[in-house]
Amino acid sequence: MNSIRTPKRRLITSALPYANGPIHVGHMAGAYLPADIYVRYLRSAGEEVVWVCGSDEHGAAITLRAKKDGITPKEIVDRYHNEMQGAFKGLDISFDHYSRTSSEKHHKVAQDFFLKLLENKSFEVKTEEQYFDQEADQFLADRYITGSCPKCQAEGAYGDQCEKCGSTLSPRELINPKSTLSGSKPVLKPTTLWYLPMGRHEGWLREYIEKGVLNGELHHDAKKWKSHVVGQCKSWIDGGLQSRAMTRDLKWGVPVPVEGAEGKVLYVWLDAPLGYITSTMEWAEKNGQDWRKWWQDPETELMHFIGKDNIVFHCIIFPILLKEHGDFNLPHQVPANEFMNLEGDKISTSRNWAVWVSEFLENNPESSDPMRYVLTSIMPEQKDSEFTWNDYRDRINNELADVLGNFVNRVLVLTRKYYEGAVPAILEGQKLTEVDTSLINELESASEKIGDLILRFRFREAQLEAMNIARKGNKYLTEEEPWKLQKTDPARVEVIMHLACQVVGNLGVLLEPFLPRTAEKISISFGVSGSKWNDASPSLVKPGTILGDLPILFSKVDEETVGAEIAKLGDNDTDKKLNIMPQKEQTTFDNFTSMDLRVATVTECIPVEKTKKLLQLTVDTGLDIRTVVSGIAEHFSPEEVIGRKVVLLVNLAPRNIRGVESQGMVLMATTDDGKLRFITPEEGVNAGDVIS
Ligand code: B3M
Ligand code: ZN
Repeated sequence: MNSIRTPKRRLITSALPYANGPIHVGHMAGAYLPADIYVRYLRSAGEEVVWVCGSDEHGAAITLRAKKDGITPKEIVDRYHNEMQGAFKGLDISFDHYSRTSSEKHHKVAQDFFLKLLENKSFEVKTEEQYFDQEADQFLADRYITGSCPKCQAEGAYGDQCEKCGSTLSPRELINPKSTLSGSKPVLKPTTLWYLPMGRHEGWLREYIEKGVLNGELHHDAKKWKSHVVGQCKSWIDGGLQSRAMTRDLKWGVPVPVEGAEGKVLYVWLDAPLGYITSTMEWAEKNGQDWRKWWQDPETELMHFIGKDNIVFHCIIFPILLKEHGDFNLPHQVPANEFMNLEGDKISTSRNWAVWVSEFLENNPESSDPMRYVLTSIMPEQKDSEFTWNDYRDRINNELADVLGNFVNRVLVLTRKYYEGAVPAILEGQKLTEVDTSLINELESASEKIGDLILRFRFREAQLEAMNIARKGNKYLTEEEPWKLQKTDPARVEVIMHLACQVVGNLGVLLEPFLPRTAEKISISFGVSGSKWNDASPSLVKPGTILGDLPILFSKVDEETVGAEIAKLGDNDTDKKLNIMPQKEQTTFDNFTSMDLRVATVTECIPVEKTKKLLQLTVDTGLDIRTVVSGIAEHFSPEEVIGRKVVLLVNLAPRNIRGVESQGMVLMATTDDGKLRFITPEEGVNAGDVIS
């Protein structure tokens, strides 16, 4: 069997984020920041690399969000496609290309791919009964249907997965299924689906995952895959691979390119990974390259950076699709990260328990590098980790400001003081101490040591190593005390300052993957911009270089900022208010029965003069005809209200509102989007009917 060669070039992908919400720090630490460090390193080391990503704009994640916000899927994806790009840019995430899956180009790529698989007989076409929501007039799959999990009995499992126990499910397995669209009980209705019979692929997949062997040849070094990635795949395969439908009866998505398949789209997990290919094609076209070289040449290594919830899709389903197609490379490495928690709890969009990257950078425009630094320090590489604002403050204040910032500043100030800013040389014959030599040795080996850690996806350690250089430089300066020697032994001070300048210059190169802005500032000031990874050495900075101005690199984080950030968590003042509205204090049964609630019909409705918010309703309560003033004018026009049946509190003490006596109160629901809606009784419920 052949052995693994160093790849000639690498194609890197990061999970396409769903365009259904803003990017938070957990996303960043999972699939984007690690890839950014990796790719920046490779570029600096002169390796051939391309990194693609894009927005995932299909699937239930998008359509359900659109429904919730009362806007179209297109409006949702446009909004978040832009938001996400802003967040990535803000944190200096340096994709070579960022695409989107709703583009015409991508639809074509995905359809062609599907057709090739059809031709290769990769699917099984089955017509069978599927759950259907009669009210919403839609088939229910994935997140459109929930019920109890057949494996762990937890409630609220989805049609594709139980989040409690992690099992993958199909809608028909759910116990007591319910539509998430209307809440109704679904009925069964026949439809045709294209299935990927994954069971057929168990044999070769096992070899591929466990041994890194493909088609009898060594494909990748399986021992270099993270153990939790291999573990998850193995347990999937051990559990037996079920056929999985690759089409859905939905309107939003890539249409199935087959005659008679109107109203069907490709399963989002078929179309989304193909977005990597589309993105590469777009990049290649822009750069006058042949995209095939990046996907089809066996000398290109394919690598997917993702979060752990995407492992099976990238390590099992996507490889099956690629292999069935026949023309494409399969992933050589999938360095998935685990999850990052926040202040003792899971990050949650709906509970607003998150640090939103765009919002954070808007409030802290200078904090891109500091945020990168903290996220890398606690990156969930091997196990889940936790972000806290106190830890954020400590790392910035004690490490970035006190060690790195302070050291660089001291070197600059002293060089200016002693040599008018020109880097001193070590004169011939000048003796070096053991401490000098050890520092020189550090600089000699640093680039290789850090590079090696990066190549092994140990970004936390790699950054720590880079910071250790600053630590050692700082210690060197403190212990050698050049300020005490300048009068008595200026030649010795030249050695010390020369080496201190070398340390800073090297930081300008070696910190670049982690702290690109800081590294750039340092590089410019110390005359090493444009230097590459392999230029890092104890003689990087040329003696005589005049050091340029350097602003304070890091400002300290104060208590107030920490307090404000913590207070923001869980504060849902936007569209999620209802989810967290706490329960009111207990009331008594008597209190409740003292309220006389009845159905009433609105017979007339006019605006209350000189007000923006009030409507005056005339209602038939079954008891009488009366007047009620209601604060709904910003939500409904009088015409929309006339003729409606409403729920009315009829025995509320009359109140004079803007000169009109209101004899009761119309009950309304506040929905997730902050809008008021009527509570409309069922057919057959009439004015005067008592509610209890
Ligand atoms: N959009 C899932 C996610 O954001 C999905 C990744 C697609 S990668 C092809 O978790
Ligand atoms: Zn379960």
